[in-house]
Amino acid sequence: MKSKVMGFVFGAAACAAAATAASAGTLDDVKQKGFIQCGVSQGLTGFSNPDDQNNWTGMDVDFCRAMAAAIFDDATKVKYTPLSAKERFTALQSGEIDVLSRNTTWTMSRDTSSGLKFAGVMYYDGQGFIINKKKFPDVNSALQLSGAAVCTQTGTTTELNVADYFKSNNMEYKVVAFEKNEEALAAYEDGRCDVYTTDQSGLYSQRLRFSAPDDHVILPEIISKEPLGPVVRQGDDAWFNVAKWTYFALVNAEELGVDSKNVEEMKASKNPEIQRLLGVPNADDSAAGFGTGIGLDEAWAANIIKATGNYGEIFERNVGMSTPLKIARGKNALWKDGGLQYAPPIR
Ligand SMILES: N[C@@H](CCC(=O)N[C@@H](CS)C(=O)NCC(=O)O)C(=O)O
Repeated sequence: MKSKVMGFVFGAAACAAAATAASAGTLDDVKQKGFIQCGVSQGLTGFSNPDDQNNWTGMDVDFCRAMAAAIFDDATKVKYTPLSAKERFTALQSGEIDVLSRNTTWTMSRDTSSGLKFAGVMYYDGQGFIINKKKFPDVNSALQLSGAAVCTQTGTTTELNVADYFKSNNMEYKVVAFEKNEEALAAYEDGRCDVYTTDQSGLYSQRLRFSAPDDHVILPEIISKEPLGPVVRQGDDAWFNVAKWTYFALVNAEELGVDSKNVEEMKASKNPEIQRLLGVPNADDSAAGFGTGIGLDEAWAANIIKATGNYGEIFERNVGMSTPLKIARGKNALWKDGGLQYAPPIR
């Protein structure tokens, strides 16, 4: 395991250089060691959450499982590293993890000077606020929060957005920030702050943990863009391609109607797009070679879909309307259904 300290001591530019040094050949390293080391949260239902037996589930977990299926035809070949918001980038930059899949917002500085690369957007989100309506029955808008004490987590875009929002609306506020999420939530529930703020998906997820979830309402304002996605280090195109095309395969599979239940029979499809996705040679053999192009088996995408299902299946299983989170597809619908989920073609 490489030193965690590296990322703390280097400046932003040095981080990029260190990241490159730590990262070349991740695909080969992963194949050799036989598993992916996946950085996740310390517990966020629907995204990355362990059960009593330390079995992890969630959308972000499924992304790492999908990468493992693409590489090993075995979605269980993943080890998880729970990370706080503050720890996550250092863990990736130093080589402690191979991929970070932890409700992480794609921003310019993370994508450039931090030496990282975002592989896609697994969940289009935005930041919101939650308040206890029993305590504040008259508050129904974030614009009424002037003077509030706001609980949040350090090392997040959340605390930066709060500052922007209150400043641009000429409102006073006091941030009460914690490194550990559970501390921030406890402070909110104990009334040490008036309002808790994070990504809206996080609000839906964390409300379930409160002793009386129905006492808390999510205010209507969305104050930021939070495109959440998996991240790898800069300087390792082969690994970046595997992460990026794992995400694209999930989205393309949903668009083409290929899912975990029909993937085997779809291999007999005469649709050339489906043949290319599933690595089935067609009449002019144009399906051959896409797996080779990213250093994987021709069945890489078929193996993903078999293991995790397509993007829509992952969404519904973890955060959809039949789960306790009850989140509608909204912006995360496919582009052809009016949403933002879109993938370039396999061609
Ligand atoms: N998307 C934001 C916020 C991510 C974040 O860390 N959110 C908190 C609150 S939902 C969280 O995931 N906590 C869980 C943990 O620390 O394990 C970012 O990338 O900075």
